[in-house]
Amino acid sequence: MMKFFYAPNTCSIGIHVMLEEIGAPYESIKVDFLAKEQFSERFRSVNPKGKVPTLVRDDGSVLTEYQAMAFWLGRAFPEAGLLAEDLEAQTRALELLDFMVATVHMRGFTFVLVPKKFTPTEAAQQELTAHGREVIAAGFDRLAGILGEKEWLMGGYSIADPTLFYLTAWARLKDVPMPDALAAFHDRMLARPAVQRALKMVG
Ligand SMILES: N[C@@H](CCC(=O)N[C@@H](CS)C(=O)NCC(=O)O)C(=O)O
Repeated sequence: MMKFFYAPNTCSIGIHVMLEEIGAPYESIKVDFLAKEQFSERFRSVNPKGKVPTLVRDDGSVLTEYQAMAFWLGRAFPEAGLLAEDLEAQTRALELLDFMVATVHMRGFTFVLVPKKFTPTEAAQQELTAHGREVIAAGFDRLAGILGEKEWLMGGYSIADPTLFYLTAWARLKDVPMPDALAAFHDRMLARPAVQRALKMVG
């Protein structure tokens, strides 16, 4: 059985939702960030990078890095329909995922969620947070434009949507404004049984 390492209120919820949409058996294991468990020997022996999401597959091999994990899940469980078969659609999905994870998350939300990680100075932390909010605002505008009138980012539901969901969940958590289209998207995600199951498991 696959083993999935997650932490509450982190990007791992995106992969958690994908696992629930897929329905293959897995065990979910919480990494307690409040207890700094990501730095523990137990977790570092699984993922030396100390990051969630981390996925141990059925053959025991460890998969790290959000985009790679999402791509693998999409390809390995085609019956779930989370990733179209054709090269162009797969390339566009990766383009979207990279923008959401590497830019809106890493260059935006990181500075809003954990500015203390980068500087001990309060004024500098405030500047970082303000910069993060600008990156998020521009990123959210772009994503709302891509979503347009559609229900899901790529037309049909795909690995891109649980990824956008972890960003909109952070926006709700941190009172970061988002365009109406993204707020409506977030509510559509909350109505999905797989999302409800994943949120319940995370607690
Ligand atoms: N590119 C990263 C994104 C994952 C990431 O940034 N995870 C955060 C949680 S959202 C984390 O585990 N942080 C550990 C820490 O802050 O010590 C990956 O998938 O490895």
